[in-house]
Amino acid sequence: MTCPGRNFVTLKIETDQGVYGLGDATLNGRELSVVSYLEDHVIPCLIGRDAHQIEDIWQYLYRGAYWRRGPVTMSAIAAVDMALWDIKGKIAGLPLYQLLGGACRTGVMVYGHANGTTIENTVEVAQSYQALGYKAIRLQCGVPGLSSTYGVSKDKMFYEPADADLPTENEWNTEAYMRVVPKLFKAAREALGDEVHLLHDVHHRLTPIEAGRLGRDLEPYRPFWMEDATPAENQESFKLIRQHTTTPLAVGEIFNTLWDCKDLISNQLIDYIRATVVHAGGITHLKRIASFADVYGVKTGCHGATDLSPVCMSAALHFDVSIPNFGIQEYMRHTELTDEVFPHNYSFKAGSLHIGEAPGLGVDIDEEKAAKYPYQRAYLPVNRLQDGTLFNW
Ligand code: EZ4
Ligand code: CO
Repeated sequence: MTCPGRNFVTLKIETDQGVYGLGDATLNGRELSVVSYLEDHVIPCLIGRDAHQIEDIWQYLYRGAYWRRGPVTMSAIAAVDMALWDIKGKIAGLPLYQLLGGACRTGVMVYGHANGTTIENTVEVAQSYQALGYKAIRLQCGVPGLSSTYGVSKDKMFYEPADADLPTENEWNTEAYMRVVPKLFKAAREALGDEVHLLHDVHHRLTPIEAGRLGRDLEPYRPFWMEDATPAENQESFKLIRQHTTTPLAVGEIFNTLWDCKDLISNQLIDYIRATVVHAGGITHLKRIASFADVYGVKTGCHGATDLSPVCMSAALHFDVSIPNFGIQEYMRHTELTDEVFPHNYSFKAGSLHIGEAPGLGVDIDEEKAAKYPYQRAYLPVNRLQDGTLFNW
């Protein structure tokens, strides 16, 4: 556990020949549960195993636990999987993407986050991202009448939702939100031009029919995607959204396995699957999801918020560059302190991230520095309707 500005759980696996690999196991707001799952139930099973048997170890931890799926289990399995791929790459002397089949593209297109309290300052922030070379930008602005909104923070470049020792309480009004977002997109299209990709995250706050309406209202501004339009426990609910809008749909940052998106993908109800390395069982399982998605013309758009450590980001970039149906990668910059604790080999250039040629994942942890920043409890907020009803955050 380390907290260089925010909490990260990192697994380090070392072989008897002295090669080590790193895996990210961070589950925002529930970090210590994954630490316990690893320490109490996974690590004892790993001692003495052949680090090369990545698939067998994955199956051992997934099937062997009897209790399948779930974010804690799958984050723990993901950390082991990442660390083993890191080891295999280091032993082979190759960057991980080479072991995954080699590069399919020259770089990984990323999107940055423009957020602001008003439409005007959100557009200004988006312009500053455009000036940095970003080809894709996510837009989130404050909702008039609400004291706080998902995605909007005080700092223009860094958004950190896990902001308090106990959950912060946000308030919500769907009608006000649905009035402001099309205005934001209209202003952004006018200011930023036709070429830049514009994205938006609804963060699970609409019903399917409301999402259909918002998607339709955004169509004139050609959004790249509308993310997490509605909660996805009921995969069928996306049929209703699809009936009403051609705005592309992205979902899946909280999914843990292929089973969470099997119907969404096979019924072509989504365009982008956002499952990510750390929360969906590692490279091994994410590859399976991506291959399945490819059959149905669904592309990837991996989650890449700041709670996914540079270890996960490195793994994601090797994955992104090596699969045929890559769509886009989310990229929220980490703070300098986080980057110091996790020195890494990827770099940003002209709207894309480049993973580099270091063997394995190409990321390390400075354990001395990490030890200086002990765990600090931090929760994601909760969200209530204005009459106090607990709602989706
Ligand atoms: O709320 O990573 O698209 N990005 C997001 C993130 C998530 C956080 C949760 O830990 O929705 O900001
Ligand atoms: Co999101």
